[in-house]
Amino acid sequence: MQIDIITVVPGLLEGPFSHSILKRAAEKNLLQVNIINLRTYTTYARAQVDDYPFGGGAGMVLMAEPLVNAIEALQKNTMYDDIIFLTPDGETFNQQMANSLSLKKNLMLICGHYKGIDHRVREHFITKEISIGDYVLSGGELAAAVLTDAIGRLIPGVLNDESSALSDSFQDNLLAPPVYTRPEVFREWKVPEVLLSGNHKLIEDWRHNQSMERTQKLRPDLLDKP
Ligand code: 6GU
Repeated sequence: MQIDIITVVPGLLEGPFSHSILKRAAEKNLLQVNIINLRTYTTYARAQVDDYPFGGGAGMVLMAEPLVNAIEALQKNTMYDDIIFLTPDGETFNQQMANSLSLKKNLMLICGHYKGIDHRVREHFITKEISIGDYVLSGGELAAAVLTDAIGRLIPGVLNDESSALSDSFQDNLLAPPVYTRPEVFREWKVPEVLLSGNHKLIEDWRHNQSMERTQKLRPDLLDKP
């Protein structure tokens, strides 16, 4: 899978993909993330990429020209399944969207900044608009990193234990059960006995009950979902 991210702040995206699981995904050639600096695609003086909004108002707007130059240049080399604009007014990202995006071959992510991007780009190039939650970030970069992480770890072969993505919280609209590791007793706090029993059926039942109880208590809304 290939994910190409267009940004005016490439530095914000250099860290997240060079560690741990996403680094391993890249090393195994399962996921290639390319960071594209929008400023390399502007023809304006001093690498200008934004301008004042028509009609007035606070903040700057990313101009159509550099964005379209970048998008069309990338499209010369790659057929994109989706061109996604990260924006607080997009569809709220969830596990189901991560699952479906993880089946795609090539994605382009566009990070907005300032007050957003010229609306004509949204109308003519963007195929999906995604938000990561009801709060405002200063740009789409951290949201793009969140999406890439959530999608990347679902690509078959990226996680060592294939079943581990399927048992995540949210894959079945249930929160995950508590987990413990050694030692069995820490400061007199004991690990639940059942987990040491070696009885897989009992353990599975216990985990399911814990998931149900935790979901009921912490996220009852998830239990009403289809
Ligand atoms: Cl995708 N972008 C920005 N700027 N803020 C957000 C967001 C995205 N999702 C939630 N807040």
